[in-house]
Amino acid sequence: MAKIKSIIANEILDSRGNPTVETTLTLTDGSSVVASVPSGASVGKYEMVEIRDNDSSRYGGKGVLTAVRNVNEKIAPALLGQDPVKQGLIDETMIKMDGTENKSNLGANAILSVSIAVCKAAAVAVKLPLYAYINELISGKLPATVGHMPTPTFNVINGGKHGAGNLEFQEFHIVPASITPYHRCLQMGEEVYQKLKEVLAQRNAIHSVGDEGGFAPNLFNNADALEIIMEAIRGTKYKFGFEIFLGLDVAASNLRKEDRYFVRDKPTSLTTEEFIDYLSDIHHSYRLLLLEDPLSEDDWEGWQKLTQKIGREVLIIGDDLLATNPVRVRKAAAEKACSGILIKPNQIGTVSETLSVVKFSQANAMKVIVSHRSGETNDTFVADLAVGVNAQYVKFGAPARGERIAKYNRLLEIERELKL
Ligand code: 2PG
Ligand code: MG
Repeated sequence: MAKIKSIIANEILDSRGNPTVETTLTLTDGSSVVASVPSGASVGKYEMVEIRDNDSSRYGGKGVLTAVRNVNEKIAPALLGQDPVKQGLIDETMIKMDGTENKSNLGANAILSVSIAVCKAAAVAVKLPLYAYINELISGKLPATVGHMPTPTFNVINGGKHGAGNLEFQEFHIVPASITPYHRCLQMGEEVYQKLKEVLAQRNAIHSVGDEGGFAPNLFNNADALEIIMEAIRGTKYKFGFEIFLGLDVAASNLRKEDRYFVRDKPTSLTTEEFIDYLSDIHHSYRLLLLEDPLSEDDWEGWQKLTQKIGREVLIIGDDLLATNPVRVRKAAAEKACSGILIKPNQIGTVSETLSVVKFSQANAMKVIVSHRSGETNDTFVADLAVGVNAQYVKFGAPARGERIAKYNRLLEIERELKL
């Protein structure tokens, strides 16, 4: 079996033009793979730490040369000659070498780039498609049991930290019904997206795009964005409430100051209870299918109350709340704080830890949504990850812009391959 011959990291740029880490791993049989890592703008408090150089003479301090050196000078020498199928052992080696609780020594960006490269290399070595190899890793069984394609949820209006407009909610989604074949979902997403562009133009609301390829208009308030998406859906052949639904990532940690929530839709700031009522009203008006980070990452009681109130009708998804972190996911499951989990490998920093969080979540009846970050590269690992773990949903941004489309297109390829 081929062994790891070399690991070389470099600094490249992500979709926002910020530096990130790309790692090339070569095996002794001459085959090589490349992995690069994404980066968030609305980063949760409980995420592992990505290392930036903080050298203001380069890229405004955002360079990643230290993380690159950590791969080349510290991680690589420890892994040369190892068998890439030993994902658990290799990730454990890096975690130990880092030695911190939050991976701030070597950097989660450095560690993850190697972890993903190892996973891709192992798939090549055992001659399996990446998604099938990931399925084997998570289930410990052969042959792979990948039974269905995930449903994409498309972020068509970008607000909050991703938008250039004035909306506070971070993401406004359209979600095809889950029975729809994946390629049809993509077509639906794209057709509504194009119609939305027309509707925004007719209203003279600007339609520049935000970080994830969704439009970033200046509107009166957050509810207006939902109204405009409804209008766009009505302009297509798709039936709202049957074929297509709405979803939101409120990213509410960014809306909370001193225990109160602030939104332009309300004249005064709101308590947790009032904010829950406000979100429930939105749900009753727009029949949300997905509701991500409706409350701040520290408002555990609020999460419980909201899930009790509308959790049977809406999938309540923890992103910043859970940070793909086993300790936080265990707490959420015990307290019934949410019903779905956003999975972002770079929140936790290794493939093995990501897979064990997915496994735990699934065993505790939480729905799994595999997600990109707002700063992305053309790496399509998350597409294979989603299929490999049988995720219910993927969240890869708008159905536009190269770094988003690369992932949606990879899913098209997998769908064809699996004849699903
Ligand atoms: C989110 C993500 C991805 P970011 O909040 O869900 O959409 O945003 O990568 O900026 O944290
Ligand atoms: Mg989020």
